[in-house]
Amino acid sequence: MTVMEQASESGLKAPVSLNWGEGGMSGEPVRESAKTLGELKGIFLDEAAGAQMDAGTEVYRVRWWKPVEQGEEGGLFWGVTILQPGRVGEEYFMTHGHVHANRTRAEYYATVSGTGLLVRMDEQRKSWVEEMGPGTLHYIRGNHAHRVVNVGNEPLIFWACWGSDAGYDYTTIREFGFGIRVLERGGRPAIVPNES
Ligand code: S6P
Ligand code: ZN
Repeated sequence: MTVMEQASESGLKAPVSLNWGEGGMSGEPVRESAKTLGELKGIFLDEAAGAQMDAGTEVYRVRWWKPVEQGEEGGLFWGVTILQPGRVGEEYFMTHGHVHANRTRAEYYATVSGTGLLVRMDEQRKSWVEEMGPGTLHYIRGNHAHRVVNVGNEPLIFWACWGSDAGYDYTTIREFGFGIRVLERGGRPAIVPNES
C-alpha cells in the first residue's frame, strides 16, 4: 500500500485537490457554476451586439469550496474563475463584478494563465486597472468593487481566496457599473470612462 493509499484509508486525504494550471478542482465538496451571456444581460455596453449573440454562450465558470457556511465569521473560501476570451461589440468578456456586502472583508486573486485586467473601484467611484498575467497576485481591499476582463485570446484563469462572511453585493454594480470600461480599439485594449 502506498503512503497516499494509507492516508486515504485512515481519513487523512485532503478533501479537495487542485490542478493549478488548468483551474481544476476535484473532491466531493467542490461546487461549480457557469455564467452565460444571457445571465449578464445589461452588463455589457452594446446591447444590440449582445442580442445578436447566443444567450447560452459561456462567459465564465467558477469552481469553489466553501468549507464553512456562507456568513460564518472568520472562515475562508477558495475558488477559481475561468473567463473565456471574446467580446460583445467592442467590449471584452468580463465578470459581472461585485463589492463585498461586508466592506471590511478583503480578497486575494492569483492569476495562472491568460491576459487580463482587474478593474477596481473605490467608494468614491475612482476606478483603475491592474494587469493580470501568469503569476500576478492581487490584494483587493474589502471596500473595492472588482471585475476581471479577459483582453487576450485564451481563457484567463485566476484563483481566489475570500472571507466566508464577505458576502456579495451585485446590485450596486448592476445599477451603476464601474467608472471605466475596457474596450477593444485598434486591436488593443482601451480604458474609457463609463458613460452609460
Ligand atoms: C468572490 C470572488 C470570485 C468571483 C468570480 C465571479 O468573492 O471575487 O470568486 O465571484 O470571479 O465574479 P462575479 O463578479 O460574477 O462574482
Ligand atoms: Zn469578491
